[in-house]
Amino acid sequence: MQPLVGLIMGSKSDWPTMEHAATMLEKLGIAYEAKVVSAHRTPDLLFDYAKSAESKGIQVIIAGAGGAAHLPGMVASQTSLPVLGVPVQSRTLNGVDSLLSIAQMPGGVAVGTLAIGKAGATNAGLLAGQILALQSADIKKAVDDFRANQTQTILDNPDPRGE
Ligand code: RP5
Repeated sequence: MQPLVGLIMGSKSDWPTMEHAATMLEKLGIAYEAKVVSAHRTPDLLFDYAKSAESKGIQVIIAGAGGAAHLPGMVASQTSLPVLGVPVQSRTLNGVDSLLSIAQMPGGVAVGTLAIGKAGATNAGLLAGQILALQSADIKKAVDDFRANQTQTILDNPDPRGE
């Protein structure tokens, strides 16, 4: 299947966070490609990836990075595809550095910034699905089903202590 989402991250060490975006995309039945692309260690690859993504059929890019997290912003500078940035929780500053690096874009180049860590990665996958759902009835149904199941599961299990 043609990947619709490009799931990129600055390092292999980001995968334990970014796999939650992958899990959501899989739940929604959305084809994606996953790749390490580093703003600082592989800058030429970053430019090539961002410039060629649209012509390859990618429609949304999810970019996760930690620390001096320049990947989402630099990718957004090279493509008009929507870029969703996931701040990875860093060891030294708990991801506040990543969050501010990704969120504080100058006006005129947009990155949609998600929460730090697992929740942000999960929601990046979900938000990518919601963007793609504008053009796909199948993906819209998958998003709506996911949300309805989530609601029903909570309503069916109101006791916080378990069964
Ligand atoms: C960033 O530096 C990556 O996105 C990662 O979150 C962080 C640390 O990378 P490693 O030193 O673990 O490869 O570029």
